[in-house]
Amino acid sequence: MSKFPNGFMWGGAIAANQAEGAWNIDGKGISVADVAKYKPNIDKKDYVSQWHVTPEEMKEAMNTNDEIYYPKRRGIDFYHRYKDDIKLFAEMGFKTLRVSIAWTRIFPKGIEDIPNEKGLLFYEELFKELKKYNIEPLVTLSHYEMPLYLVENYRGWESRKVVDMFVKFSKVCLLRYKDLVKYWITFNEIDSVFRHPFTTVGILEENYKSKREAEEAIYQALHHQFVASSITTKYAHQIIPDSKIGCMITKTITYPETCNPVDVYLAQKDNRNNSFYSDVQVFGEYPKHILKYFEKNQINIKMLEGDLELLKQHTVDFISFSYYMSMVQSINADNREKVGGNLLTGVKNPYLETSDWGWQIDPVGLKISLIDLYDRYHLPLWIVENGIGAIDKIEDDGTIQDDYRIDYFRKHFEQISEAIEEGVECIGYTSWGCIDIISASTSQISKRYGFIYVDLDDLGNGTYNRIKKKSFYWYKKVIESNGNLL
Ligand code: BGP
Repeated sequence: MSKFPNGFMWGGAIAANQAEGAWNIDGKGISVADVAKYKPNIDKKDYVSQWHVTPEEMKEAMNTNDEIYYPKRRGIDFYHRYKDDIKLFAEMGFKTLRVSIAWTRIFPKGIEDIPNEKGLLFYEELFKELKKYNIEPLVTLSHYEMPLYLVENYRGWESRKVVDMFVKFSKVCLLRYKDLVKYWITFNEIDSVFRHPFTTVGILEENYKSKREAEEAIYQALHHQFVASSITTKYAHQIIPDSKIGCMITKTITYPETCNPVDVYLAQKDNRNNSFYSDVQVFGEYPKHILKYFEKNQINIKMLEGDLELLKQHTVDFISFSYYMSMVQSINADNREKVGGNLLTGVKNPYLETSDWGWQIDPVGLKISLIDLYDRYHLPLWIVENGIGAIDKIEDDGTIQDDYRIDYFRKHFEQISEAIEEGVECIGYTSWGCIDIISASTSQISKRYGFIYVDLDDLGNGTYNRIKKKSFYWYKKVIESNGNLL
């Protein structure tokens, strides 16, 4: 008997900027993703450098139409191939597909009064195509792809004006797709503001005199995103009465290295900080420890009258999150071996294996995370990103035997089912990069997550052909049996 509830939303997830390509056609404007350069020699553990874009690099990128070293510009050409790709997702039995809307297809600079019809039409057709196969769209409004114009001219989300521009965009989307889309996510990994502020809120840290000033600007930008998310939630509930709006966080569970109370406290501190973002979006208020932190560090956030009421009144309906790895904290962190990821760099956990990119693989951590989140918030949970980035090899007979991926998913699914057995309400699972796409952090495609292989290398050589991997057939069986056959 399957432990997954009837109607469990099995599927996959991608983001516009990592999949669509077609970065400068049909009226699309340039976004922060289009200036992310592929840096072949970057240290896999150095997540800061992977994501970082300096003002000089941004200018350099704006002066070129190069698509070789700016891989997100070409993506996997989902823009032109989405019908065939959706057919493959339907073949696997997807119940849902998580996609994002590129803001710059709708408002190329963010400041326009009239939306770009070609952009609106593209997503309308995409959603209709999904509906044709009874695949429910789960749509992220902001997934690391804000208009670059707003970075250049407004200092990104630090400016209050960007709230209005985003709300204009989200309102247009809600109105246009009200009959096609019921499930919405406002901001992808809203907590990533401090890990890569350029990508998330359009802040170039070099533009600030001190670390403290940059930190203050990032908190200000974050506050603006919280407000924009609440206003969007308000409109969504008005425009689409049965809509469900989710926040989206990066779930990073941190373990203490030992039972030394100091280790336990350090781990608690990290976990508490990780909860900050969903606390605001679920409870509708800033947690006390953050307010204390602001006070102690002279972080002054400008809030308009009514902001706090908005946060309180328009909270989310479900919690979505990405889960890739767990972390370890230790009083002796400085003397410990480190591991990386695109998220955080931390102390190595000797009990866990790591992926080709050094991310610690921890299926049990997913169960702990689900229980943690459910106990804290009592809201439905949706795992909207999870998966393993790996190097795949095409065999002589043309097949891809990705047993390591099957093994990864199987272990994670077992843990989800155990959490469900323990009373957690988990409503869906969308694996990250269900078809190979460009990596968000390293801009590689050789870091593959998909059930479907895309014939492209990191410099864009290849046919763009799609090949079903062994995991494709396995996931199809999992979905068919609602998680019974793992
Ligand atoms: C998350 C992002 C995704 C994504 C994923 C995997 O942080 O929301 O956009 O790509 O991580 O990361 P990467 O692509 O760097 O391997």
